[in-house]
Amino acid sequence: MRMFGKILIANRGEIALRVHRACQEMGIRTVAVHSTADATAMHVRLADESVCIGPPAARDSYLNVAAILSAATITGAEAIHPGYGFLSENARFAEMVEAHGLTFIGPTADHIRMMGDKIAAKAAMRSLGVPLVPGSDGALTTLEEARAVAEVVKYPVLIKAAAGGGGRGMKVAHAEDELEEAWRVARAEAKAAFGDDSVYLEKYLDRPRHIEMQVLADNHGNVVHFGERDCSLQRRHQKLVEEAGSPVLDSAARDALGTTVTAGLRKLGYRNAGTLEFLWQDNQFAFIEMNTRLQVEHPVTEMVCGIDLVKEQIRVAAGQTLGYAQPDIRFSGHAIECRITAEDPETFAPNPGRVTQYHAPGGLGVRVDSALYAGYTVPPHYDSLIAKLVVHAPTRSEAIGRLRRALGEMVVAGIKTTLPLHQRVVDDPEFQRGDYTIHWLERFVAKAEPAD
Ligand code: MV4
Repeated sequence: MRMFGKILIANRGEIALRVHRACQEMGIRTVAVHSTADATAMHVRLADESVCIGPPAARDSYLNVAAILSAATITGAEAIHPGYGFLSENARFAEMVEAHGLTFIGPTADHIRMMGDKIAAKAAMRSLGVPLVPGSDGALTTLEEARAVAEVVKYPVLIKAAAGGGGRGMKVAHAEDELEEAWRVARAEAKAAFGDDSVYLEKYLDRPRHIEMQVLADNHGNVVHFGERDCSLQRRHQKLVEEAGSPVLDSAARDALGTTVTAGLRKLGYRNAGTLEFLWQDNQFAFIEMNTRLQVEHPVTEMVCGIDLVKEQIRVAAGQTLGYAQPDIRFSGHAIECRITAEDPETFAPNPGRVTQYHAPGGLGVRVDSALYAGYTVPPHYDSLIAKLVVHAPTRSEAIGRLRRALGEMVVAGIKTTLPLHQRVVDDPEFQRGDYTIHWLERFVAKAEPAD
């Protein structure tokens, strides 16, 4: 069966290490690329080969397509894994990788492009029978059109940028007298941020949970899902804690949604890993966006399904068939991930610097995905994620007990981290009951602010 001999990992930090680990277990050699700021990074140390691709600024290194393709060519890599962020959802990059005779470990460029356009993504999902948030049937060109749709779906409504996502280019109108302002500001922001002022309208859901479905497809028409993740615990569109499964779903609800999305993606001819994002409110799912990459929080899915998503991505990219079907995928227990960042746990100001001591927790059901080591200096140029602490246990309440224990064992000294915030979240009764929406964490953080 065909398999790659060497893969270039076009990323850094914990995810570069995560991909390296999958490759190594599969007998695939790895090429790390790195900026000058990352010469001593763990992903560079562990890779079989490494190539410096530019100065610290991401645009000159991890986003430098020519340098990355050159690195792949000179090292003889056959495929490129983009990780998450950086070039992972760049359709032009995927095309250039393939044009150089290499395999992009991810979906086709056309599917990346389609899902990058939120209007096109919604149109596709509508035609496939996936439930959507009520709203406009596509792009809106005039304020009058927006007003007419808002009358039908009722206020409050959101104006969203087609090129947006992750919360950028989004404006709420609570009533008709706010619509014109929302329309103007959303379009201006979209134009400035994305060079594209296409917008659409949706009914604004005021207290949803953010629940996403993990899917995987091979190149032969086989599509499966690995259940959902509840990612509602976020602040300013930065996720803090993720769970699999969601505290509010039972297996019948999971199966029903999973059946709908896998049938849809089969029709679409989708390949490799993907995640469909939904808002969940009043017991109903509404699709909002699809991510065409491996996600930061993929480990919670791996823990409850007992699979290695990165190995699966590599296998299907090499042309292998899944080799299993939906009934073979069993969900066992509950998993929770804490994203630990180099930030002040109260102000969230980035706090890069030298890590003087590092101790990762261990024991049954504990996993730490991190590229940290004692003596490492967290550079100021990139995302502040330094470790993902993931626990798995038979029940949600046992997972919470295990998480509290593991957080207590973990030591990261020399820099401020969000560990103390995670310790407060796990001790909160509402979190323990699973009683939260996408707004819960912002209020939790605000409540704890000092009185002065
Ligand atoms: C929404 C919404 C409420 N109603 N759409 C924010 C990011 C982007 N992915 C979609 N987002 C939202 N879309 C409707 N119709 C609320 C949000 C939202 C949100 C969604 C998921 C996770 C966190 C969020 C935080 C604020 C707003």
